[in-house]
Amino acid sequence: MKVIKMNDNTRFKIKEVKAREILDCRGNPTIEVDVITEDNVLGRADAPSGRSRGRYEAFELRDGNARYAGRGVLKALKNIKEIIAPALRGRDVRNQREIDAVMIELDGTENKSRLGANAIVATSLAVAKAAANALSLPLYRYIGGPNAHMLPVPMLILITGGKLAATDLDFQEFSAMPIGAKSFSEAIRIGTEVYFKLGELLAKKYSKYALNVGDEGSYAPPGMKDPRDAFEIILKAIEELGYEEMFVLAMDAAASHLYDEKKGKYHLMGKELTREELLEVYEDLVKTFPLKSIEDPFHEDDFKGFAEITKTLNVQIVGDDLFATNIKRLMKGIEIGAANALLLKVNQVGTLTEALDAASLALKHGYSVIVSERSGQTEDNWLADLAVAVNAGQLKNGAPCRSERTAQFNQLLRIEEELGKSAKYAGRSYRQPIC
Ligand code: 2PG
Ligand code: MG
Repeated sequence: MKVIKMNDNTRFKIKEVKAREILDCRGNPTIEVDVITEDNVLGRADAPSGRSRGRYEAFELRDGNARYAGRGVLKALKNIKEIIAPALRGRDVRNQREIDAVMIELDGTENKSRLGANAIVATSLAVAKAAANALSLPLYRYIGGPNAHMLPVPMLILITGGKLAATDLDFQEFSAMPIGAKSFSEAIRIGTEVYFKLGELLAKKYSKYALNVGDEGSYAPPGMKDPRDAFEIILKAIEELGYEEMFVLAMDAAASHLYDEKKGKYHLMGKELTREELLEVYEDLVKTFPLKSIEDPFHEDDFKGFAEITKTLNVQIVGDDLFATNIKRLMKGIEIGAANALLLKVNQVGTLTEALDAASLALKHGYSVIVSERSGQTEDNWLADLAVAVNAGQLKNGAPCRSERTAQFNQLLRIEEELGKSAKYAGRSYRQPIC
C-alpha cells in the first residue's frame, strides 16, 4: 500500500503550471491546464464555455485576431505562463482557497478581465484535481469530504431552441427529469429510452430533419414554434413508455435573450409580451404540464419579476443569468426572494472557491443547487464530481448523447458504482436532497 506523507512537500508542492489550447465540442479553442507537483502528480482540467451567456458572468478572454475566427486563447495562455504560473510555483495544491485568492488578486478586476476567467477557472480546477490525485482521492471525495454521496437527478435537455439550436423555438431548453428512478443508472437508462422514443415521434411528425441536434445534443425540430408542442411531444414519449409517474418536466426560458430593453418587452412566437403576459404563459404551462422547474423566466436584471414568479408559482425557479454564480447577486436575490434555486456554473464566476461559496450560501438559505454544464464542454468530467461533491441533487448536462455530455453521465455511473451502498440517488427530493 502506498503511504502518503501529509508533510511530504514534494508531493503537494507545485512545480509547474502548463497550459495549452485545445478544442471544445463546438470546435472553439479553449484552455487546458496541467498542474504538476514536484513528485510529478498531475492535475489536468479544461475550461468550458457558454454561448447563451449572461451579462454578469466573469470575462472570457479571446484573442480577437484572424486565428480561429478570433476565438483563439493564446493571450489567456500567455497570462497563465507569465503571470499565474510563477505566482503558483512552490504553493501547496491543497490550499485551494489561498491559490484562488492569489489568482483573484493578480487579476485585480471585478470580472477577471485582466487574466481571463477561462485562464483562471482551468487553473483553479486543475489545482483541485492535482490535490485529489496527490491524496489518492476521487475528486468528488476531495472536494466534498466524507459526506459526498448524493447522485444528482439529471435535467435531460431533450429539445433545444433559443441561442443553442437553429429552430423557431424562442425558449432555450425543454427537459425531463427522471425523479422516480431508484438509482442514477436507472435514471440514465429511462432518460435515454425517452430520448430514443422522442426521436421516433419527432421524425414522424416533423420530418427526419428533426433528428438534427443542437449544442447540447438535444433535438432541434424544424417548424416547432410553440413551447406547448415541445412539452406535449416529450410527454407523449414518456407516456408511450409508461413512465408518466417517473418524470417531471423542466425548462430554461433564457429570457434575457428574448428581452428588448428599449421596449421593455419579450419576444415570444412573433408577439411582444410584457412581464405580466409572459408570467401568464408560464402559469398556463405549469397548469397544463407536469412542469416543475423554470430557469431564467425573466431577464437578468429583473430581480422583482423573479420574486413575483417565485411567489406565484409553486415550482422551482432557477437563476442562471440572474445570479451568474456570483455571491453578491445571489445575496440580493435571497433578500427579496428572487428565485429558489441557483444554477451553479464554475466558469461564470471563475474559481472553484467562489463557486463553492455560492453553493453553500444557496443551500444555507434553502435555495436548491443545480450544477450545470456550459453548452461548450470538453471531454473533461470534473462537472460530474462537483455535482456529487456538493450533494446538489440536480445536474444540468444536456442530452444523453455526444461525448462531452456522456463524459459526465459515465463518470456519475462510475461514482455510483464506487460508492456502492453509500450512493443515494436524489430522486423525488431533488430540490432539497435528504442526506
Ligand atoms: C444556459 C446555458 C447552458 P450556455 O443558458 O443554461 O445550458 O447556456 O452554456 O450556452 O451559456
Ligand atoms: Mg440558462
